[in-house]
Amino acid sequence: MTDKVSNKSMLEPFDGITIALSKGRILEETLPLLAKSNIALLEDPGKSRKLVFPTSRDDVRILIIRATDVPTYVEYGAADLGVAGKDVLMEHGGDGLYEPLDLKIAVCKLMVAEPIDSQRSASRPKVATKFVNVAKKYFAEKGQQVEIIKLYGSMELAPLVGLADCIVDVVDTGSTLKANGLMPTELIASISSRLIVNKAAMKMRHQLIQDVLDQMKAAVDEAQA
Ligand code: PRT
Ligand code: MG
Repeated sequence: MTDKVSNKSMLEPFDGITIALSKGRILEETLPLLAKSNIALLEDPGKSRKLVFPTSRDDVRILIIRATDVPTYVEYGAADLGVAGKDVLMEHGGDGLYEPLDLKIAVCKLMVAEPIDSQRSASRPKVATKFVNVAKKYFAEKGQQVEIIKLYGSMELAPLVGLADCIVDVVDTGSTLKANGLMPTELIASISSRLIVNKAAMKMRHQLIQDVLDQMKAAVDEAQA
């Protein structure tokens, strides 16, 4: 609290690039790609309560925030770059961001799922999801009337307890659905994580950002080869 020196340095303008990541699979799968640009964390965010991390490069720092907040930080320029799932980007919407690179990590599918024994007879089924905008658009385009119920997690529970008829959620192995008596029924989108860039930053610090982009692209190609 009384550490004025470190507080001051945190408030000083940072003239390098700031990259927003989220803990968990995105952080784990992005770090090897950043390594190609010689960007390495000096400290394990899993063992720290800090939110801003210096890296092995003086001109790059990393923010660790909630996955769903990454597009917001990048859109407003609080971070220059970020990594976010396409599911999160679809839900965030808007065109305030560039999305120049598919990192091909954290791959999964955005799906509709329902109970294995479902009859789906409701004329206006209830859909539980945290992807409210995506679900609205998906069912509207199909011409199907639904009632969307916003949840923040554990969507799989909703049909079990009669809160909803089906869910919209991301599915990887499908074992979470199965363990809760659900099965995937409709594919909404194939998902992977994308590198996103603030539009103004892409112009103002073009060289620095383009170099990171090029090196990460090379790392993605190498990982896919
Ligand atoms: O967890 P939190 O609420 O903090 O945020 P988050 O869920 O948005 O973050 P995180 O780290 O869990 O996911 C980040 C991104 O990873 C998502 O936006 C997706 O793009 C991607 N991703 C890839 C996944 C999965 N695979 C995945 N399996 N995100 C979530 N899951 C969930 C799934 O919904 C299920 O509940 O993991 C559980 C296990 O999945 P199965 O199908 O393997 O059983
Ligand atoms: Mg999660």
